[in-house]
Amino acid sequence: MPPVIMLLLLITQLVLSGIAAAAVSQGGEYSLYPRIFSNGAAIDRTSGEYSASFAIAQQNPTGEPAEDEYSAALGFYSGLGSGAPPQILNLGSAIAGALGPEVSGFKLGVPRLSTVSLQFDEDMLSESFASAIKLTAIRDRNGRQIISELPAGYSYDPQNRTLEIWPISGSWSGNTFHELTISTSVIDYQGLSLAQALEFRFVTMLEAGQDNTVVSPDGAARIILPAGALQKDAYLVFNSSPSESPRRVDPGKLQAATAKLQSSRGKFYLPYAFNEINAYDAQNSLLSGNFAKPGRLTLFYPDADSDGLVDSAATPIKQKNSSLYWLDEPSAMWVKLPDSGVNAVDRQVTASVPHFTVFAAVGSAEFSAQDAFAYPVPFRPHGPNAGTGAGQTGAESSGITFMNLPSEAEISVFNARGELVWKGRDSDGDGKHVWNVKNDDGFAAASGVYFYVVRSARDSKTGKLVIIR
Ligand SMILES: [Ca+2]
Ligand SMILES: [Ca+2]
Repeated sequence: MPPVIMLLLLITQLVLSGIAAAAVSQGGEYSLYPRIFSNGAAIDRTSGEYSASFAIAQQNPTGEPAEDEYSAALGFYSGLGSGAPPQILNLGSAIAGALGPEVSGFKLGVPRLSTVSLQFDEDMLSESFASAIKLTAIRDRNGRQIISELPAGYSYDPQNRTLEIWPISGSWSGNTFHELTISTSVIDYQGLSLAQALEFRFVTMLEAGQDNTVVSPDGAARIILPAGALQKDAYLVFNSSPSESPRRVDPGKLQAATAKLQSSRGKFYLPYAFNEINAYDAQNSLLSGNFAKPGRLTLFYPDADSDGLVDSAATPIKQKNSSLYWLDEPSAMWVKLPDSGVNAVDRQVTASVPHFTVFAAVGSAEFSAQDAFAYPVPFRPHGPNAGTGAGQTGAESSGITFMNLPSEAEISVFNARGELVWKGRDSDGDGKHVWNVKNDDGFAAASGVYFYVVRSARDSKTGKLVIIR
């Protein structure tokens, strides 16, 4: 670094930090007295123009010199810098040797022995990095969210304006989500702060010999891989929209598999919460074949309105009837995983899986009529407690609602003499059907006791209705 720049930097530093009284020693021989800085160290941050006058006084080794003992050297420097705040270049290749793509803001496949390498467009002040670098582990190899600050080592190469950062432990922990931040307290030799703070997130390669729980960066899937399940260290790429933007799978096969499933099983067999999962080794080659030990896959599904039905599905699907399926790519078929289970509270479907491919939750029809019920009972639309609120006795406009119907339901209402009053069908899958409390001829059903029968293809449920006009 040219001495002129060094000096200017010192002046700049002092002026910027507002130190008015301290002296700064340079090389142990001289002291620089900041009282003279008010004479004019200045940087125009727009134009980059700088100028500084300064004095260097020989330090008196015996103590504080009297004012007249100074043998001051005076000088003046000026010039033109870029005037622009420094920026980080080469962010895209920030990790030496990173293999995978960036998914949901996380760079995947970072080798355990690698450094984060950043290049700047200006000469940076190396000392300013120390307090600006923050390295944090935010998810560990077991899939647990943590916030653990990691001591970071770094070195700055002024020749190439390159900063390298590594964990002080020497290597990154496997299958760990990291976050590196560099704050704008980093400055260049003009004292200008970094234009923008850096936030860089990445996931390291998993170690095949360890138990790993890999969570997709978007949080939509999680797979537990016991030690030895994979033969090689790897990184996983999750893709929750394989139809629209496939990574490896042929979307035509996905469509064909779904069409086959619906034509053979019906419209309620609807795949959702897709995830195409692929693993790659340290050579960036796809890992194929079965696991040595099964993995345990969980797909998470959204239910923003908490109605127990899959959000925005073409057909209402009860989540509790869902199972985990895998795509048999050669035959373009969805295949059910045998030990699949649903946890409706945590909104997840889980099963053991033998290998990577495309997975989805698949809904199915509700065959049981046993949960069906009607409300309000009694139906008293003109009584003292009429209305559609909780505990109220109904309104002519809202009728009587049958709930928790099977996917394909037939509803019959009989009067006390056993005569059929009304018959309805419901097959839209929302489990809900409204009777306007009129008989099949369109006349309001008279006061009295009635019975209803809800029938599915497999069973039926009977209940009582009371109508008070
Ligand atoms: Ca829903
Ligand atoms: Ca319905």
